[in-house]
Amino acid sequence: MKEFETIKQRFLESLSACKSDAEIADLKAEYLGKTGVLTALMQQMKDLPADEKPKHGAAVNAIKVFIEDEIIRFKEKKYQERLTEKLASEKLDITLPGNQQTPGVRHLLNQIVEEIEDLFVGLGYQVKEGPEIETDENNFEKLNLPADHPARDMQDSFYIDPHTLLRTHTSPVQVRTMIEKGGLEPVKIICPGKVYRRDDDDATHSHQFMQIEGLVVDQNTSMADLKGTLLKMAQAMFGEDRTIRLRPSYFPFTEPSVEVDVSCYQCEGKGCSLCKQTGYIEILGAGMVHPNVLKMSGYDPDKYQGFAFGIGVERIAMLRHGIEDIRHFYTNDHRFLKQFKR
Ligand code: FA5
Repeated sequence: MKEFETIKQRFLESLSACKSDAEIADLKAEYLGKTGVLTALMQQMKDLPADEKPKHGAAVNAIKVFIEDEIIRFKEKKYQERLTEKLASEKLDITLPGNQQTPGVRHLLNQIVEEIEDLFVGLGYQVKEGPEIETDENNFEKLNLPADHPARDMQDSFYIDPHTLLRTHTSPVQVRTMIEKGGLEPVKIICPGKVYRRDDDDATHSHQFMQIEGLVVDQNTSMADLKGTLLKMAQAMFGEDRTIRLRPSYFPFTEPSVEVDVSCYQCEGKGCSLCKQTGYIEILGAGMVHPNVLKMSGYDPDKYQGFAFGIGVERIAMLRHGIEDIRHFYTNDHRFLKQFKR
């Protein structure tokens, strides 16, 4: 019996020194394996007197159960120790302030473009886009602005070569679309996009800005349609109570041409600093498509008429939100941009 106690003590000492599951498995084999300590004890049975055999067998079995239980207990203890250690090392302090996530905001100019697109799509228009690098022919010649025409000075241009330039307005998309339709189908389009001019940057001018062009060509189109359309747009952009005023103007590609003013939404037309005491604010240029322009793009001006208009998107945004400097749109200051959450 004393020997059994010694075996148990030795086993417990070895078990407590085990550092891994592999070492525990080796120790288990050392005691319970085929050539292990307990097998050797069992083999001693044959040399014992018959009356001692049952006692010896029971004692060996008791050690076997003891060893198995101790291994399970030891493993469980080690597992708990490892778990506690892991939990302590991976502890999260959920009271710490989180990382600030700043969601982006759609650029105000894009918001206005989308708003105008939605309005016109609702009126049956298609949205058309054209390239920013344009031919001189589409940007000027086919819009009734031949080379050396004095009106070319109205739009100072960035030329890439003598025949190619950064488009100065979205009007060349008119030309492209009319040519595409082959002079046979009606056209009803809205064309948003970036344009470029060699203007010095200041509070109201930028060398790059956005325009939205509108064009309708059909067989029964009049100035009254143009006026009705622009009134609808002015009211959608500046309020239901707005009225518009057309003033004679000049664009080589429209005849007659007009500047369009909207009644001042700040003073209701009475006169204030925003409208420079006139009661009206200029918002865009427009007119009836010049017969030469229709003809050069394949339409018979005796059968077809059209109207067109061109809006400066920055100007609309500045008016609506009281923005005093156009350069704010292009400096990407998040503090400015995030004010215009839709
Ligand atoms: C045109 O560009 C014509 N294509 C518009 C048009 C289309 C008239 C169809 C008739 C028929 P204009 O040069 O006036 O027109 O420019 C239109 C608008 O663009 C201006 O009212 C203004 O709001 C804006 N704009 C012009 N130059 C600049 C600039 N340098 N920076 C910012 N906005 C500008």
